[in-house]
Amino acid sequence: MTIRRILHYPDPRLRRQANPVPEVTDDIRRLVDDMAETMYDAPGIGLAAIQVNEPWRLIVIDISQTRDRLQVFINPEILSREGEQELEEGCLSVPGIYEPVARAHSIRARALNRDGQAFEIEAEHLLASCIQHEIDHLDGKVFVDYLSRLKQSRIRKKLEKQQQLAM
Ligand code: GNR
Ligand code: NI
Repeated sequence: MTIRRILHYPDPRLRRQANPVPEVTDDIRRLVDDMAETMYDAPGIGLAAIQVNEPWRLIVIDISQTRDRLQVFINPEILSREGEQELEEGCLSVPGIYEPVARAHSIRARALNRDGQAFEIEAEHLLASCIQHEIDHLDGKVFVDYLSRLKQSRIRKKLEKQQQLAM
């Protein structure tokens, strides 16, 4: 397994629309394993393939305290949404920025697991926000898109400066 480099906002590669995974092959499972290792190392509670520059509809999530409840979602789809909640979010592609984002409080979602089998899940609270955050990534969206233009431009400038210093 390999820890992959995570793209940082405002990298335009985070804006791509990810492609459906045509078949869950060993290559895809290797990518899942690298993504899990990258997420645990970061550390984060979720990671979308696009964040490691792999434009596939594939996400990994682990919201457990013990960091031993990996959830894999391949070609995820939200079937229904209910209610609203506002939780503070962060993003491994937007390091050091934490802001509240309003999303559905509970969702039903469908996806394929690591074995390529379809499953459905009902999620609420943090898991619901996390799944919505990750599916946004697959559609080229980042959580800062929900913030005011002023906050977006401040965040962009701050991260551009950090990335210049890192070069
Ligand atoms: O680590 C993460 N924390 C988080 C907190 C609230 C809502 C969503 C998230 S996802 C984020 C990891 C990440 O960037 N996933 O794309
Ligand atoms: Ni993110």
